Amino acid sequence: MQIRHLVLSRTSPQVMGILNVTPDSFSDGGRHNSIDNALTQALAMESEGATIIDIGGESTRPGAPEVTIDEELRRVVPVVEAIRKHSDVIISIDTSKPEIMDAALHAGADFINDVRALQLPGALDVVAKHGVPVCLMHMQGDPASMQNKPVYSDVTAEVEAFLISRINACLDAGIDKNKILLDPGFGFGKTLEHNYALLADLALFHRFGMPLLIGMSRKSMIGQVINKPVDQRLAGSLALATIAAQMGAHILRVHDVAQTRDVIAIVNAFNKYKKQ
Ligand code: 7PM
Repeated sequence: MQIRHLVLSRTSPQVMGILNVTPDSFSDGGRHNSIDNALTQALAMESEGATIIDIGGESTRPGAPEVTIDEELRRVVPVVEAIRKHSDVIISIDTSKPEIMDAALHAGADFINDVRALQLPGALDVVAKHGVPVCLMHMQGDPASMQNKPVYSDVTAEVEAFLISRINACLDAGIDKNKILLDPGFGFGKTLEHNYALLADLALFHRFGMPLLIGMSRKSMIGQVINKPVDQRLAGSLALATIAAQMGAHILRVHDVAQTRDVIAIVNAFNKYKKQ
């Protein structure tokens, strides 16, 4: 798959840098200072080697307050415009709301990253209309309740079945199969055991022939193993990035761009010298 100038490959993943524009990261969300901050952060991640910037204006943290459409528009659209004006970096929008998708795509965003896999009414049609790539992610339950005792009889089989049903919904809505990316949704309605079982099975997801986007950076599947808070999960995040890169992930969604690029360089060197 190609997204504008960017070619996705399973032999060397692209780094997607996470840019939060929620009020917990920028207290004056939508005002000048926060737009400037977001732009500076995006350009810094690009200079560190991120080829995609993922802009999220809706916190999916359990218990986070619901964000209104107007509020999310006010946070996201000016940041898309600012980044697009200063850089050619690929801009991804982390949202489930069709109104935000439409406005962000008009403002110059390149693709949609939806943790609800286009299930909100109108979302399929907006993506079909713009003809942009979309990442379909699996989540069990909703952000408010997903971590209270998720249950699966076979987590990999159930995630696959969900993704197949959403791929079919996309195809029925007229979305090109060559514009779909998949994500098993680490941490979204999954216990520690579910997360590692899915990671072990990651290579199975290549059977769809669609690029895989993986987000494990700083998540609880690290914290629960090493008993450390989010600000002390860099080494754990890099260990998981190594595994995902080695299993052929196409995009790694991360907070720590420069360090993840180093991981990818080492994995690539290993594979290069191994094969000679
Ligand atoms: C609270 C809960 C805050 C969860 C932040 C998060 C993914 C994503 C997120 C992912 C894709 C985080 C998540 N995670 N999009 N958006 N895949 N495609 O930890 O794993 O970043 S938000």
